[in-house]
Amino acid sequence: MSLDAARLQPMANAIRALSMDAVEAANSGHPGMPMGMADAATVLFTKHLKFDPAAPEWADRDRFVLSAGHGSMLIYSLLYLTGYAAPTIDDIRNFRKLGSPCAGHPENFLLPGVECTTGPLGQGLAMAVGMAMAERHLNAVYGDDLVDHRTWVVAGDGCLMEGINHEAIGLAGHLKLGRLNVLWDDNRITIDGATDLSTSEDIKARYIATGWHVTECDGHDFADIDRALAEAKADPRPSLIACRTLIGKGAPNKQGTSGVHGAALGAAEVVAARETLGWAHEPFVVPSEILADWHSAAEPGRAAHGAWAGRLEASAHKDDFLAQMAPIAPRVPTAIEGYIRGLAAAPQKVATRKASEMALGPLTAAIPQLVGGSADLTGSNNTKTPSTLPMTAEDYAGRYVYYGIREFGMAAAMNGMALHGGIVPYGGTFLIFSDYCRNAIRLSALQQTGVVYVMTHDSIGLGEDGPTHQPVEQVMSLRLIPNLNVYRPCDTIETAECWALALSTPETPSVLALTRQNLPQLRGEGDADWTMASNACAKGGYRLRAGGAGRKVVLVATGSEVALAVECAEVLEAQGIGADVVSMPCTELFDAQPEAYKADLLPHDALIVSIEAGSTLGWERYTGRSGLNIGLDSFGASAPAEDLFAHFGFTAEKIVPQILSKLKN
Ligand SMILES: Cc1ncc(C[n+]2csc(CCOP(=O)(O)OP(=O)(O)O)c2C)c(N)n1
Ligand SMILES: [Mg+2]
Repeated sequence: MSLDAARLQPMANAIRALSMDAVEAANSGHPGMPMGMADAATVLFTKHLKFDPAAPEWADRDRFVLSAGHGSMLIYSLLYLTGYAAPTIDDIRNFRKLGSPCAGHPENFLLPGVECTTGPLGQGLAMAVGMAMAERHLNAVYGDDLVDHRTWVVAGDGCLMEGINHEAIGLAGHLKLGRLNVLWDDNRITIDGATDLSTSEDIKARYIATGWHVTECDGHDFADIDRALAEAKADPRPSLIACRTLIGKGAPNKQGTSGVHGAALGAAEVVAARETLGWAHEPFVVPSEILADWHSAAEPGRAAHGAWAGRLEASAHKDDFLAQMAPIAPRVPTAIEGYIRGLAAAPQKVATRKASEMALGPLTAAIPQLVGGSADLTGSNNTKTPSTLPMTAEDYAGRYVYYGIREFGMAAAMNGMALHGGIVPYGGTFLIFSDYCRNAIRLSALQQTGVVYVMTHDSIGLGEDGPTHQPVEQVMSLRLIPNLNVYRPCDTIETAECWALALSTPETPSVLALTRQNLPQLRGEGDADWTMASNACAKGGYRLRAGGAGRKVVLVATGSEVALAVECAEVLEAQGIGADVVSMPCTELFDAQPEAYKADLLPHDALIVSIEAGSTLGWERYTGRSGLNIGLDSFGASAPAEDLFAHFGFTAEKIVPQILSKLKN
C-alpha cells in the first residue's frame, strides 16, 4: 500500500472513531491512547507488520504486543479492520461488557491475535523480550526459511517508567535482539497529568546506554513514521522508536490532556471529534471503501504465509519443526520413567534442589523445547544441565539463559517465550524472591502458560542466611493464585514426579518449592515399575504411610516436613496410637480429587495435624478447626538449619506432646 495520506488518514480515523464510540457506549475505557497512536499503528499494520488474519496462530507471524494495554481499543479496532474472524463489530459494540471478547484490557485467551494479556504496565514489553528471544532461538535451530519474524511493541510512558523496563531492556540489549522494535507513545501524559510532574529522565539516553538503537518520529506524519520504522528494521540492535504524539488526537477540546486518558469523551466532544476528523458516519459504521483498504493491508502477509507454507512443505526439517511447536506432554513419561525406576532401586539422600537437577538431566536431554535459566543463582537453583548450553547473542541455539539479577524480567520473559510457542521455559531464583516475580507469575496463570518456576531455599531450612532469605508466607501465598500449581516435593522421587506433572500441564504454570538441605528418600517401595500412571503426586496428596490398627491421627505434611511427619508417626505408633502420614506435595491437585478420595485420606474421626515450615493460615481447610497446625507464623532467624528447626518447634519431641494433649481433649 502506498503512503498516500489521503488514503491512510481515513483508515487511521476509523480506529479513532471505533475507539471513542466503543468507550462512549461502555461509558468506560481509554480513548486517548488509541486515538493518539492511530496513525503510527496504521503505518505499522499497512507497511511493516507480517500477519495473516486467516491464520492468527501461524508460527512465523510477526508478534504484536500492545504493552499499553489500557489502549485495548487500538488492538480490537486493528483486528476487526484487518479482517480477523474476531472481534466482530458487535463484539466491539459490547466492549467491556460481560461475554464480549473485547475485555477492558486485551486477554490472550479471549482473542486470537492478542499475543499476550497486557494492562499491568511494563510487562507487555518485558514479555515481548521473551518472544524475541524465542524467535532468535528457533531461527538458530531451524533457519530463516522457517523462522524469520519480528516482535513489535506499542508501549506508553508508563511501560517505560516501570522498574521492570530496566530489567527487560537490559536483557534485550545484552542479547542484541535486533528484531525487537518498540514504538513508544511519547505523548508526555499519564493519568496524573504531564510526565514532568514525576520524571526528568532522559529515556533515550537510558536505552542507548543499554545497547539499543533509538530513533524518533512525528507520530502523526505517515511518511516520517514509515521512515523511522524502516530505520528500526535495518538496525541490528533492538530499537526504540519515540513516536511524538498527541494523546486523544482528534478530540478538539480534550486532546493533549490527561482528561482523555481514561474516560469517555462525552456526547458533545464525540460530536466535535467527528467534525474535526471529518468522520460523518454513524457509530460503529466503517464505510466499505475504508474497510476494503484495511483488508488489502493484510494481502502481503497472506502471501508471505503461503510462501512460508511452501517452504515448510519442502523443508527437510518439517517434522522436527512441527514436533518443536507441538505440546511436550506426550514426551515426558518416557523421558523420566527410567530415571525414577533407578531411584527406586538406589535411594539417594539429597536436597530437592539437587533432585530437581537430577530429574532435569533426562528431561532436558529428551525434550528440546525445554529452555532453562536462573536469575544469577545457577549453582544454587541447580537449573543447568549438560544439555542446556548458554543462549548468547553469538549463539542463540543455546538453551540456558543467564538472566542476571532480574527476577521480574526473567518471569515476564518466560511468559513471552511460552506464549511465542516452541519453547517451554523454566527458570530459577530463591523462593523468597518469588515476590519480586509475583505479578508475572500471576500473569503466567491468567494467560494459561506452562511456565515452570524453580524456587529453591524454600524455608528456614536454608539456615544461616537468616530471615531476609527464609520464606515463611511465600508457599501459602502462591497457593492463593488461581490456575497455579504449587509443588513442594519431599524427596527425589516426588521431585521427579512433580517435574513430570509440571511439564504435562501446558495451560497451568507451576512453582516447584525446593530445599537447600538434604532430605532422606522416603519413596521407592512399589516404584520399581514406575509409570506416569502410577505418579503418586498426580492426586496432589496421598497416603505415604498407613498407620497401625486403631488409627487416631493423620499427619499431613509437605516437602522437608514429610520426613518429620514420618518420625512423629513412628513415635505415636510406638505408644499404640495409629498414625497415617499423608504427603501433600500439591494442594491444588488434591482439591480437585473426588470427595470420597479426600474423605478417605482425611477422615473425620481422626485428629488431622498439618506440618509445614511456613504460614499455618489455610491449613485449617484440611485439618478442620479442631485439628492441629504446626507451622511458622513469625520470621525465621540466622542459624544452622538444624538449630532453627529445633528452635521453632519442628522436632518430634516438640510436636508429639501437642498431639497427645489434643487427643486427650
Ligand atoms: C503496573 C501498573 N500500575 C498502574 C496502572 C494503572 N495505570 C493504567 S494506565 C496508567 C498511566 C499510563 O500512562 P501512559 O503509559 O503514558 O499512558 P497514556 O496516558 O499516555 O495513555 C496507569 C498508572 C497499571 N495499569 N499498571
Ligand atoms: Mg503517556
